[in-house]
Formats: sequence, C-alpha cells, structure tokens
Amino acid sequence: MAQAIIQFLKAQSVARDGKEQTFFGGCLGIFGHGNVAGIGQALQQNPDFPYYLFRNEQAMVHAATGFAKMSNRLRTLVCTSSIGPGATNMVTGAALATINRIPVLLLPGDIFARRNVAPVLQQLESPASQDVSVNDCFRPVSRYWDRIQRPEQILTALPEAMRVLTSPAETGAVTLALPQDVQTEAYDYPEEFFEHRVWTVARNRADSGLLKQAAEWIRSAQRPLIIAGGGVIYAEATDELSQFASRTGIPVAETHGGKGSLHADHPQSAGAMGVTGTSAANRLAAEADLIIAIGTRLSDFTTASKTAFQNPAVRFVNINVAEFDAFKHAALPLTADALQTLEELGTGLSSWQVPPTYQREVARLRTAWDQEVDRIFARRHGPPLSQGEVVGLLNKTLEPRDIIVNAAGSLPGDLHKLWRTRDPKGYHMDYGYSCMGYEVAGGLGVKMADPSREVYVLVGDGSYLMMAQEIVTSLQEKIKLNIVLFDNHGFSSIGGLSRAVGSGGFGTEYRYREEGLTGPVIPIDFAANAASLGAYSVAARTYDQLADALAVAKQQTRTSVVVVETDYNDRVPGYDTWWDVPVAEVSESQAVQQARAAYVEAVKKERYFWPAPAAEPQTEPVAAEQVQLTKG
Ligand SMILES: Cc1ncc(C[n+]2csc(CCOP(=O)(O)OP(=O)(O)O)c2C)c(N)n1
Ligand SMILES: [Mg+2]
Repeated sequence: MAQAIIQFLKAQSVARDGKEQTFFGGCLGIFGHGNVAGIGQALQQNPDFPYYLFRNEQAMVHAATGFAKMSNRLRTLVCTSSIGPGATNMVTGAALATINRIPVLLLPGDIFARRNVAPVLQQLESPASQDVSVNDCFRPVSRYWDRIQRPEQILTALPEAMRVLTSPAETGAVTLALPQDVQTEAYDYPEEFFEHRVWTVARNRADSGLLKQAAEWIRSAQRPLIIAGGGVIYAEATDELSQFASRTGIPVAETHGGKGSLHADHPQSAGAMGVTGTSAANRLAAEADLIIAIGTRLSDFTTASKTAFQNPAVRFVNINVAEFDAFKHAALPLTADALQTLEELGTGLSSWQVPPTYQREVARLRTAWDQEVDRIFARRHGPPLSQGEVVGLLNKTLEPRDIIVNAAGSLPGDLHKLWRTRDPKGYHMDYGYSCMGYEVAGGLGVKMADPSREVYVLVGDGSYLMMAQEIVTSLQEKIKLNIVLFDNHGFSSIGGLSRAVGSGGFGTEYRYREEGLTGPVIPIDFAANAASLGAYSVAARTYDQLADALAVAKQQTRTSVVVVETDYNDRVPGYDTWWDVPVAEVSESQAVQQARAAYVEAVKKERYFWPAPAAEPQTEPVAAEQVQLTKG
C-alpha cells in the first residue's frame, strides 16, 4: 500500500490558467518503526520522488508550508513520520498550515490495524476504545483526516485528499494516518489509479447580481478602502489590484498575508493594516465608509480587535474564495477568485474614481508615514542597535526579489509596518499561527520552492532557541539560507505586552535565577552555536559591522548566520490602533489596576457589524451602470 501511495502522489498535477505543474515536490521525513518498513521502503524504490531527511517533524511540516506558500499553493511537499511522538510533533505544523490555509500532506504512522500485538511501543491505550491513537489529535487541525485500516481504502481517501489540498477554499493540512501493518500489505490496485491526473484550480466567478450591487456600493462610497490579504497573492492578482487601485484611486492596506500585494511605492499603497499597521492605513480605516476586503480572514490583527472601523455607516464587500470569509462582518459576499472578480469589478466601474479630496488625503497620509519610516531607519541607537535601524539596513541591503521570512516576536510588527516590499513574494510571514520556530524551517521550504532567490530568515533569539536544527538539513541539502538572528536576550515582544498589562515584563527575559528570574543576563554565544552546526557565522554589534557582516555572509555558499545584538527595550510604537488583551479585573498591583482602567475604556470601541439597510434609492449613474453590466 505504501508503494501505491507514492506511485499515486507522483502522478498528480495541478493546472491554473492553463499552466500545469507536478503537485508534490517530494517527501520530507524522519523514520521510526511506524514508517521505515512501509513508506520508507516505498520511497527507497522511488528515487524520482526525492526524500529529504529532517531533524524535527514539526520543522518538516513548516518547511512543507513554506514551500507551498511560496508556490502560491499550487505545489506542496509530503511529510512522513513514525507513530507516537514523531506523529504528534507534526500537530503544531498541521495547525499552522490549516490556519494559514496552506496545503500540506501528512502521513503519520499509526498503531496496528490488526491490533493483536497492542500495546505497541509508543501506543496510547484507551480502556474505552481500541479505535483511538495519538493521531486523533490531528482531527481539529486537519481539513481532511482519515485512518487507513485496509489497503483498498486509499482508492477513495487519496482522491479526497487531493480535492481538499487543491481547493483554494478548503485547503490546509490533510492527514492520512497509516497503520504500520497496513502500509506493508499488498492489494491489486486498478492501473487507472496511477494514471497522470490533473486537478484544475478554478477561478470561480461571483454571482452577477451581487457583483452589480458591489459596484453600486463602490460608486456611492466617499471613503472606500481595500484590505488586501494573502488571497490576492495566492490568486496572482497583484497586477490586477495595482491597476484597479490606480484607476479608481482606492487606497490599499495590506494584512501580513497580503503584504507585497502592491509595490511599496504605489501611490495607492497605505501600507500595513491593523494592530501592526501604519498611521496611514489605520486612519483611513477608522473613517472608511466601505471596506473591500480581498482574500483576508479579517483576524484581530487586521481589524484591531474590531475597533479599526469606526465610521457608523461602514459596510463591507468581501471578495473571498471561501464562503466562510466572504460572509464575515455581515459583508456583501462575493464568493469568488480575486483576480477574476477584480477584473469584472473594474469593468463595472469603468472610469469612476474616488473624490479628489480623498485622493489628496491619501497622498498626505502616505507622505507622513514615509517620513516616519525614514526617521526610524535613520536612528543610530546603541549599541545595542535598535531593531528599527537593523530592519532599515536590511531593507536597504536586500535586492527587490530577495525574500524575508519571519513568524513571531517583535519582528512581525516592525516588519509589517516598516518593510518596503518590492515583490509580491518578498514578504513571507506566518502571522496566522505566529509560531516561534517557523522561521528557519519555513525559510528552508521557501528556498526549496524557488532556489533562484536569496532567502533571508529573520529570527529572534527566542525563536532560534526553539528551533534552529534545520540549519543542519540546509547544509545537508546544500540549500543556502541567510539567517539574521536578533539577540535581545529574551522576549522583547511579550515583555512589552507584559508591561502594557501592568505586569512589568515578568518572566520574559533570559536571566539567571536570583530572587526570581532577575539575575544577570544569560550570555549565549549564538555565533558559536551556529558554527557548531556547520554554518558560517559572525556576530555584529555596530551598524557598520552589521553592514559588513551581511555583505560577507552573502558571499558564502553555505548557510550563514549573522548575529546582531538589539535593544530589548527599544520598540517601534503602535500607530492609531489597539489589540484586545484582557487585563485582570481584580489585582492589588497599581500598575494592573491602571492597565485595567485603560482596558475598560478601550474595549468600548469594539464593534459588531450588521447587514446594511436593504434598499437604497437608485441614482441615474447606477442605473446606467446596471445596463452596462447586463450587457457584459
Ligand atoms: C511556539 C510559540 N510559543 C509561544 C509564543 C508566544 N510568544 C510570542 S512572541 C514570543 C517571544 C519571542 O521571542 P524572540 O524570538 O526572542 O523575539 P522578540 O520578542 O525578542 O522580538 C513568545 C514567547 C509563540 N508565538 N509561539
Ligand atoms: Mg528576543
């Protein structure tokens, strides 16, 4: 059966816009008794389906996710693990993939279907059922989950897996739990099962009536704002969006997933949206009367915990392949592909533009924000350096097509705000799961998907300590990563948050235990750590040293790690925004009481959104527009 699975996977392709490509780029894995004789043997006899030995199962799912995200979800990798801990190590990776809507195929080994030898090594026993294993943990974090108890079940399970993986609306982690014994069993599979199969990734169109209505809403808006999410990039709709914004004058704010939708210099680019957003985007959002949300889940970081949109008359048009997202905020739902819908909406709006006063306001806000970024980049602080000036140096040093990869800590916020993106794939962020440890492994997957680009993994010291071991895999595979490690001796992000909620940074710095965790900073030689794994490494303390170190690291042919010490206490502030992190209602601490009082005030701005009033008097131009749309 394992041989049949690999044979089937090799034969699967996807096509979009007439372009076809092989869906699976190979298999990442770590063997144990739960997969070595089944899937392991099958991989050995299929050398044309490359196998990559990893160091940690969670990391291999991150790498598959990085690969698939970089491929705009049109390709992915398979992950094989043993049973027990190898399998459950993948659960975090599965959650990350599913939350970010990224396809990955997970094949954890499972306990014997035959059962007679139970409990086997690493088996979770249940006195209540024999139909339970640790792999049941994958159910809530998978978009499709199955346990293959008989070899012929893959005849129906694998096509379902492919349907979900290649569906833009449904995609996420797919888990097929493979009992150790069933993997090795023989079955006479029909030959047709292994024939080349192409899965078309459709560009679904919106309902024509709703599309007409959306065009009317846009025409009657005075202060519309587009929020571009990851869906814009996955749909390869960035050029179309750029033209749409230029023609209509509607400004565009970007989520983490959607950052790079517009070139940073685009006159309609308002930059980052929400909690980690720019003053330009957040001010526009506060007064917007129409939000056109494209390909976004509208997470709390985008909506500033539902406080971002304060215009009482604000309404939403959501363009999304997933009905679930299209209906959020009581929106007018355009359940459809972003590229297709932007094209059709653009036609429907013909030469309509936002009012000139609004255009001038957008330009003013853009200029003010640009000056703020310049100010942060130009600061010369320390050493230790400010994180903002390091981001500035990197933004200046990297080529437009280079990719930055990041996930957790204070960097996502600073990068979202400050990074001037010059390529739709230039900003690769996991901010759906914001998973410490994604960075190195995810970056490896990104580079595997497009070896022609330089990949810069930006990682905090906390994230690095959690998961840096795939540096070894990058060396094994001769896949070069440029890693930049921001060493601020602990959790600057959560330390800042802790102070904001009145807890003074408790337990967020890497210090020796002396009357609590308040002793001297624990010195960690990260450069030596990276060198011990085989990477080229160098530490930099000043701005000039860092510039030199980046240049030398770039010349290396193997993975490099540049360690830069940054100031734990120097943060880029928030801009006209808020994030809901509840503060203790009762505490003896004055700082907590004060934070609570501020919280109680701030939370009042949170809004619910209800459907817009149904009928509106139709004006002449709208009627004319309808005729035009009807004609096609
Ligand atoms: C796996 C995981 N555990 C915990 C968290 C919560 N968390 C978010 S940021 C952070 C600290 C990150 O530290 P570091 O990488 O050094 O970045 P810094 O905050 O210093 O910029 C923590 C613990 C998380 N996002 N992911
Ligand atoms: Mg840190």
